Amino acid sequence: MKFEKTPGWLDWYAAPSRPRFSLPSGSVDAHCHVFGPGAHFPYAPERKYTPCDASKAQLFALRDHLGFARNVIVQATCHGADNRAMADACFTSDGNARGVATVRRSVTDRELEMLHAAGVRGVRFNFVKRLVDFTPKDELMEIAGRVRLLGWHVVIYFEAQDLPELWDFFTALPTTVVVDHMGRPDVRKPLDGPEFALFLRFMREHDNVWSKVSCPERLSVGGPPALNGERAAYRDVVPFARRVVETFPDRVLWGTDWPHPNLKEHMPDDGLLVDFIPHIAVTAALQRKLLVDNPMRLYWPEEAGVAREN
Ligand code: 0GY
Repeated sequence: MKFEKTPGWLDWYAAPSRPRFSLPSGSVDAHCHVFGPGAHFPYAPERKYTPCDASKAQLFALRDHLGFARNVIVQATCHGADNRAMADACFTSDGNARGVATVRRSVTDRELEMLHAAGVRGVRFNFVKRLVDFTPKDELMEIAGRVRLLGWHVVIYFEAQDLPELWDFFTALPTTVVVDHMGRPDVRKPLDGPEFALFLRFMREHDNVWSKVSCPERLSVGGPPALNGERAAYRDVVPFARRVVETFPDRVLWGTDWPHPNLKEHMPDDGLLVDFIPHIAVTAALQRKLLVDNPMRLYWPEEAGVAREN
Protein backbone atom coordinates (compact mmCIF):
# COMPACT_ATOMS: atom_id res chain seq x y z
CA MET A 1 0.00 0.00 0.00
CA LYS A 2 1.27 3.50 -0.86
CA PHE A 3 0.87 6.28 1.68
CA GLU A 4 1.22 10.01 1.05
CA LYS A 5 3.04 11.87 3.80
CA THR A 6 1.21 14.63 5.65
CA PRO A 7 1.92 17.90 3.78
CA GLY A 8 4.99 19.62 5.22
CA TRP A 9 6.17 16.44 6.97
CA LEU A 10 9.86 16.67 7.89
CA ASP A 11 11.86 13.51 7.25
CA TRP A 12 14.42 12.40 9.81
CA TYR A 13 17.96 13.74 9.57
CA ALA A 14 19.74 11.52 7.07
CA ALA A 15 23.36 12.13 8.10
CA PRO A 16 23.54 12.68 11.86
CA SER A 17 26.89 13.78 13.25
CA ARG A 18 28.88 11.58 15.57
CA PRO A 19 28.32 12.79 19.13
CA ARG A 20 31.23 14.31 21.00
CA PHE A 21 29.79 12.91 24.23
CA SER A 22 30.83 9.33 24.62
CA LEU A 23 27.87 7.32 25.90
CA PRO A 24 28.52 4.92 28.80
CA SER A 25 28.83 1.33 27.70
CA GLY A 26 25.42 -0.37 27.51
CA SER A 27 23.42 2.85 27.05
CA VAL A 28 19.74 2.56 26.14
CA ASP A 29 17.85 4.89 23.79
CA ALA A 30 14.63 4.58 25.81
CA HIS A 31 12.27 6.49 23.54
CA CYS A 32 12.21 5.98 19.80
CA HIS A 33 9.76 4.74 17.18
CA VAL A 34 9.54 2.80 13.94
CA PHE A 35 7.19 3.94 11.17
CA GLY A 36 6.12 1.16 8.85
CA PRO A 37 7.48 0.79 6.29
CA GLY A 38 3.92 1.39 5.18
CA ALA A 39 4.14 -1.20 2.39
CA HIS A 40 4.70 -3.93 5.04
CA PHE A 41 3.03 -2.46 8.10
CA PRO A 42 0.21 -0.15 6.95
CA TYR A 43 -0.54 2.99 8.93
CA ALA A 44 -3.75 2.91 10.97
CA PRO A 45 -6.96 4.28 9.43
CA GLU A 46 -7.59 6.42 12.54
CA ARG A 47 -4.11 8.07 12.44
CA LYS A 48 -3.79 11.86 12.74
CA TYR A 49 -0.70 12.05 10.52
CA THR A 50 1.06 9.99 7.86
CA PRO A 51 4.82 9.96 8.47
CA CYS A 52 7.75 9.09 6.26
CA ASP A 53 8.80 5.47 6.62
CA ALA A 54 11.42 4.82 9.31
CA SER A 55 12.35 1.16 9.44
CA LYS A 56 13.87 -1.03 12.13
CA ALA A 57 17.07 -1.36 10.05
CA GLN A 58 17.39 2.42 9.94
CA LEU A 59 16.75 2.64 13.69
CA PHE A 60 19.36 -0.01 14.48
CA ALA A 61 21.89 1.73 12.20
CA LEU A 62 21.30 4.97 14.10
CA ARG A 63 21.71 3.12 17.43
CA ASP A 64 25.13 1.87 16.33
CA HIS A 65 26.18 5.20 14.86
CA LEU A 66 25.37 7.12 18.05
CA GLY A 67 26.90 4.51 20.35
CA PHE A 68 23.79 3.10 22.02
CA ALA A 69 23.54 -0.61 22.81
CA ARG A 70 19.76 -0.95 23.02
CA ASN A 71 16.43 0.65 22.18
CA VAL A 72 13.01 0.97 23.72
CA ILE A 73 10.59 1.29 20.82
CA VAL A 74 7.39 3.11 21.68
CA GLN A 75 4.27 2.49 19.63
CA ALA A 76 3.56 5.64 17.62
CA THR A 77 -0.01 6.85 17.18
CA CYS A 78 0.19 6.55 13.38
CA HIS A 79 0.03 2.77 13.90
CA GLY A 80 -2.93 2.94 16.30
CA ALA A 81 -3.28 -0.32 18.23
CA ASP A 82 -1.69 -2.37 15.45
CA ASN A 83 1.61 -3.18 17.13
CA ARG A 84 3.10 -5.31 14.34
CA ALA A 85 5.84 -2.91 13.18
CA MET A 86 7.04 -2.23 16.73
CA ALA A 87 6.76 -5.87 17.84
CA ASP A 88 8.58 -7.10 14.73
CA ALA A 89 11.43 -4.66 15.40
CA CYS A 90 11.73 -5.86 19.00
CA PHE A 91 11.43 -9.53 18.09
CA THR A 92 14.20 -9.33 15.50
CA SER A 93 16.59 -7.18 17.56
CA ASP A 94 18.53 -10.08 19.15
CA GLY A 95 17.14 -9.00 22.51
CA ASN A 96 18.46 -5.48 22.11
CA ALA A 97 15.06 -3.79 21.88
CA ARG A 98 12.08 -3.73 24.18
CA GLY A 99 8.71 -2.25 23.28
CA VAL A 100 5.81 -0.22 24.59
CA ALA A 101 2.49 -1.08 22.94
CA THR A 102 -0.90 0.50 22.47
CA VAL A 103 -3.79 -1.86 23.18
CA ARG A 104 -7.55 -1.62 23.42
CA ARG A 105 -9.85 -3.27 25.92
CA SER A 106 -10.55 -5.98 23.32
CA VAL A 107 -6.95 -7.27 23.38
CA THR A 108 -6.88 -10.95 24.36
CA ASP A 109 -4.62 -12.50 26.99
CA ARG A 110 -3.01 -14.51 24.20
CA GLU A 111 -2.19 -11.32 22.27
CA LEU A 112 -0.66 -9.78 25.38
CA GLU A 113 1.46 -12.91 25.88
CA MET A 114 2.64 -12.72 22.27
CA LEU A 115 3.58 -9.07 22.70
CA HIS A 116 5.47 -10.01 25.85
CA ALA A 117 7.34 -12.71 23.98
CA ALA A 118 8.31 -10.16 21.32
CA GLY A 119 9.78 -7.90 24.02
CA VAL A 120 6.95 -5.56 25.01
CA ARG A 121 7.08 -4.41 28.64
CA GLY A 122 4.59 -1.55 28.77
CA VAL A 123 1.53 0.14 27.33
CA ARG A 124 1.22 3.79 26.37
CA PHE A 125 -1.78 5.95 27.27
CA ASN A 126 -1.81 9.09 25.16
CA PHE A 127 -3.72 12.20 26.22
CA VAL A 128 -2.36 14.63 23.62
CA LYS A 129 -5.52 15.67 21.81
CA ARG A 130 -3.92 16.40 18.43
CA LEU A 131 -2.63 12.79 18.34
CA VAL A 132 -5.46 10.55 19.49
CA ASP A 133 -9.20 10.24 19.99
CA PHE A 134 -10.54 10.04 23.53
CA THR A 135 -10.45 6.66 25.32
CA PRO A 136 -12.61 6.26 28.46
CA LYS A 137 -10.58 6.16 31.66
CA ASP A 138 -12.30 3.00 32.87
CA GLU A 139 -11.02 1.22 29.75
CA LEU A 140 -7.48 2.45 30.42
CA MET A 141 -7.65 1.46 34.09
CA GLU A 142 -8.84 -2.01 33.11
CA ILE A 143 -5.90 -2.35 30.71
CA ALA A 144 -3.47 -1.15 33.40
CA GLY A 145 -4.80 -3.80 35.78
CA ARG A 146 -4.31 -6.52 33.20
CA VAL A 147 -0.79 -5.55 32.11
CA ARG A 148 0.29 -5.20 35.74
CA LEU A 149 -0.06 -8.98 35.99
CA LEU A 150 2.60 -9.30 33.28
CA GLY A 151 4.96 -6.98 35.19
CA TRP A 152 4.48 -4.22 32.59
CA HIS A 153 4.31 -0.49 33.26
CA VAL A 154 2.23 2.35 31.83
CA VAL A 155 3.74 5.20 29.78
CA ILE A 156 1.70 8.40 29.81
CA TYR A 157 1.93 11.26 27.33
CA PHE A 158 0.19 14.51 28.18
CA GLU A 159 0.77 18.27 28.13
CA ALA A 160 1.55 20.25 31.27
CA GLN A 161 -1.72 22.18 31.37
CA ASP A 162 -3.68 18.90 31.51
CA LEU A 163 -1.94 17.43 34.58
CA PRO A 164 -4.43 18.84 37.15
CA GLU A 165 -7.37 17.24 35.35
CA LEU A 166 -5.56 13.91 34.91
CA TRP A 167 -4.01 13.81 38.39
CA ASP A 168 -6.57 11.50 40.03
CA PHE A 169 -6.40 9.01 37.19
CA PHE A 170 -2.61 9.00 37.04
CA THR A 171 -2.18 8.63 40.78
CA ALA A 172 -4.59 5.68 40.84
CA LEU A 173 -2.62 3.66 38.26
CA PRO A 174 -1.44 0.40 39.85
CA THR A 175 1.86 0.07 37.95
CA THR A 176 5.11 1.92 37.49
CA VAL A 177 4.17 5.03 35.48
CA VAL A 178 6.62 6.61 33.02
CA VAL A 179 5.96 10.16 31.84
CA ASP A 180 6.99 11.11 28.31
CA HIS A 181 9.10 14.26 27.92
CA MET A 182 8.64 15.56 31.49
CA GLY A 183 4.95 16.12 30.86
CA ARG A 184 5.81 18.69 28.18
CA PRO A 185 6.58 21.76 30.32
CA ASP A 186 6.20 25.21 28.81
CA VAL A 187 9.85 26.27 29.17
CA ARG A 188 8.90 29.95 28.81
CA LYS A 189 7.36 29.66 32.26
CA PRO A 190 9.57 29.83 35.37
CA LEU A 191 11.34 26.70 36.51
CA ASP A 192 10.07 27.38 40.03
CA GLY A 193 6.57 28.38 38.90
CA PRO A 194 3.37 26.50 39.80
CA GLU A 195 3.12 24.44 36.60
CA PHE A 196 6.48 22.68 36.86
CA ALA A 197 6.15 22.53 40.66
CA LEU A 198 3.04 20.41 40.17
CA PHE A 199 4.96 18.01 37.95
CA LEU A 200 7.79 17.74 40.50
CA ARG A 201 5.19 17.15 43.22
CA PHE A 202 3.66 14.39 41.08
CA MET A 203 7.03 12.62 41.06
CA ARG A 204 7.93 13.44 44.66
CA GLU A 205 4.68 12.17 46.17
CA HIS A 206 4.46 9.05 43.99
CA ASP A 207 7.59 6.96 43.92
CA ASN A 208 6.15 4.74 41.16
CA VAL A 209 6.37 7.71 38.74
CA TRP A 210 9.37 8.00 36.42
CA SER A 211 10.11 10.57 33.72
CA LYS A 212 11.80 10.65 30.36
CA VAL A 213 13.94 13.79 30.26
CA SER A 214 13.76 13.68 26.48
CA CYS A 215 12.75 15.90 23.57
CA PRO A 216 14.58 19.20 24.10
CA GLU A 217 14.02 19.81 20.38
CA ARG A 218 10.25 19.56 20.94
CA LEU A 219 10.16 21.67 24.10
CA SER A 220 12.67 24.38 23.20
CA VAL A 221 11.48 27.78 22.07
CA GLY A 222 15.05 28.97 21.61
CA GLY A 223 15.05 28.07 17.93
CA PRO A 224 17.07 25.66 15.89
CA PRO A 225 20.76 25.04 16.62
CA ALA A 226 21.99 27.45 13.97
CA LEU A 227 20.47 30.32 15.93
CA ASN A 228 22.04 29.17 19.18
CA GLY A 229 25.47 28.32 17.93
CA GLU A 230 26.89 25.01 16.89
CA ARG A 231 26.28 22.20 19.43
CA ALA A 232 24.75 24.59 21.97
CA ALA A 233 21.13 24.01 21.09
CA TYR A 234 18.03 23.72 23.24
CA ARG A 235 19.60 25.38 26.30
CA ASP A 236 16.26 26.73 27.52
CA VAL A 237 15.25 23.13 28.31
CA VAL A 238 18.38 22.35 30.35
CA PRO A 239 17.22 23.73 33.75
CA PHE A 240 13.98 21.72 33.59
CA ALA A 241 15.60 18.43 32.63
CA ARG A 242 18.52 18.94 35.01
CA ARG A 243 16.14 19.57 37.92
CA VAL A 244 14.34 16.28 37.24
CA VAL A 245 17.57 14.30 36.82
CA GLU A 246 19.09 15.67 40.02
CA THR A 247 15.94 15.34 42.12
CA PHE A 248 14.96 11.85 40.96
CA PRO A 249 18.19 10.27 39.66
CA ASP A 250 16.87 6.71 39.95
CA ARG A 251 13.64 7.35 38.04
CA VAL A 252 14.74 9.05 34.83
CA LEU A 253 15.20 7.77 31.29
CA TRP A 254 16.49 9.37 28.09
CA GLY A 255 15.66 8.78 24.43
CA THR A 256 16.27 10.34 21.04
CA ASP A 257 12.60 10.29 19.95
CA TRP A 258 13.84 9.31 16.48
CA PRO A 259 12.33 9.73 13.85
CA HIS A 260 10.86 12.80 15.55
CA PRO A 261 7.21 12.89 14.49
CA ASN A 262 5.35 16.14 13.96
CA LEU A 263 8.24 18.58 14.13
CA LYS A 264 7.27 21.55 12.03
CA GLU A 265 10.31 23.81 11.93
CA HIS A 266 13.51 21.86 12.10
CA MET A 267 14.64 18.28 12.28
CA PRO A 268 17.31 17.66 14.92
CA ASP A 269 20.69 16.14 14.25
CA ASP A 270 20.58 13.09 16.54
CA GLY A 271 24.31 13.44 17.26
CA LEU A 272 23.60 16.91 18.62
CA LEU A 273 20.81 15.52 20.78
CA VAL A 274 23.25 13.09 22.39
CA ASP A 275 25.56 16.01 23.13
CA PHE A 276 22.71 17.53 25.13
CA ILE A 277 22.92 14.72 27.72
CA PRO A 278 25.97 15.92 29.71
CA HIS A 279 24.25 19.29 30.21
CA ILE A 280 21.33 17.66 32.04
CA ALA A 281 23.20 14.78 33.73
CA VAL A 282 26.41 16.47 34.72
CA THR A 283 28.32 13.69 36.47
CA ALA A 284 29.37 10.26 35.28
CA ALA A 285 27.27 8.71 38.07
CA LEU A 286 24.10 10.52 36.93
CA GLN A 287 24.80 9.65 33.30
CA ARG A 288 25.15 5.99 34.15
CA LYS A 289 21.85 5.92 36.03
CA LEU A 290 20.02 7.78 33.26
CA LEU A 291 21.37 5.81 30.35
CA VAL A 292 22.14 2.35 31.72
CA ASP A 293 21.01 1.45 35.23
CA ASN A 294 17.48 2.86 35.14
CA PRO A 295 16.41 1.58 31.71
CA MET A 296 17.98 -1.80 32.43
CA ARG A 297 16.03 -2.05 35.69
CA LEU A 298 12.77 -1.26 33.94
CA TYR A 299 13.16 -3.11 30.64
CA TRP A 300 15.75 -5.84 31.24
CA PRO A 301 15.34 -6.56 34.99
CA GLU A 302 16.54 -10.13 34.51
CA GLU A 303 19.92 -8.77 33.35
CA ALA A 304 20.02 -5.89 35.79
CA GLY A 305 19.71 -8.48 38.57
CA VAL A 306 16.76 -6.87 40.32
CA ALA A 307 13.25 -7.99 41.14
CA ARG A 308 10.35 -6.60 39.13
CA GLU A 309 9.00 -3.37 40.52
CA ASN A 310 5.29 -3.65 39.72
C1 0GY B 1 6.71 11.56 20.48
C2 0GY B 1 5.85 12.70 20.32
C3 0GY B 1 4.83 12.87 19.44
C4 0GY B 1 4.16 11.84 18.71
C5 0GY B 1 3.93 10.60 19.14
O1 0GY B 1 3.04 8.50 18.94
C6 0GY B 1 3.13 9.60 18.43
O2 0GY B 1 2.56 9.91 17.38
O3 0GY B 1 4.41 10.19 20.28
C7 0GY B 1 4.32 14.23 19.25
O4 0GY B 1 3.75 14.52 18.18
O5 0GY B 1 4.47 15.07 20.17
O6 0GY B 1 7.07 11.22 21.59
O7 0GY B 1 7.05 10.90 19.51
